[in-house]
Amino acid sequence: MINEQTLAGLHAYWQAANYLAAGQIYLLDNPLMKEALRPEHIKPRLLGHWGTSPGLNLIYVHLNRLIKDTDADIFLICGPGHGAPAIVANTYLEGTYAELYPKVTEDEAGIKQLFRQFSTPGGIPSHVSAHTPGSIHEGGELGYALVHAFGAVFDHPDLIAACVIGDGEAETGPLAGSWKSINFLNPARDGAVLPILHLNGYKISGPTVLGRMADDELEQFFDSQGYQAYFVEGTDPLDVHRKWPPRWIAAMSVSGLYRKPHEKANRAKRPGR
Ligand SMILES: Cc1ncc(C[n+]2csc(CCOP(=O)(O)OP(=O)(O)O)c2C)c(N)n1
Repeated sequence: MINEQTLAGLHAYWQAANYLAAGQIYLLDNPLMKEALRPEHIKPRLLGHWGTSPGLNLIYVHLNRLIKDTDADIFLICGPGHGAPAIVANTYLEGTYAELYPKVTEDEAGIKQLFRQFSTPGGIPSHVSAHTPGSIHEGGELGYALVHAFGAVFDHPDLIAACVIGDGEAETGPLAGSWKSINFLNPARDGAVLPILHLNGYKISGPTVLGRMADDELEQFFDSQGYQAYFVEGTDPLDVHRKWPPRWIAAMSVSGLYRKPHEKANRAKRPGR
């Protein structure tokens, strides 16, 4: 159970990350919206996907919470690279961004710089890239998030790679084939992968195949690939925040991710089995 104080903190952090993501996509000036918005404050050419950003921020804040609660070694691979505004926003909020890029200060001037530099010549790319603090995955070409996550945990028994996969990316050939990598995972010697399907129903604006499937069909599909599916969904953000922690715990327990290294030898089964 998540207490009310933690809930309020999570929600405030999520909203701040959403603001910083929206600002990178849309704002050229007036970064804190202290003045009424005028056309010259808006970028003339918009890049970066707003539609994926709140979901990525939600996953990010709840993964941070999970790490604090369990002290597990978890890192994130973000398939929707066009969600860079969300990932950059989180690294800025954490303080990592200003550490690496001192020009992007943690004040109003820095926020303006953060917004202006996004997808601008001489600034930063519109996708998660090598410039993004902590990034090992280039998000520009869809399809490789899950294989990178599996590759990262081979021979690292204590590592968990959480991997966000867009439902559009899930339709690419490489990603559709990547689910099978779980068959190469040795539970005793390797770490674990926690795939998180960002099922927002659309690839940019077109419908997705997984988005057209009913929950029981999705469950059966993932079961056939070797995974147990857990759903976190809703329209009320506070309600969604409450649903995350028990789902994490269930997913972590079922896949043996909670176990200590010396217990891993007992993990004879594949995660999810
Ligand atoms: C291999 C490849 N094909 C096409 C694209 C163009 N593209 C960029 S984002 C996108 C949609 C991705 O959909 P999804 O993963 O669901 O992300 P979301 O719509 O939530 O942003 C497409 C087709 C690409 N980047 N890479």
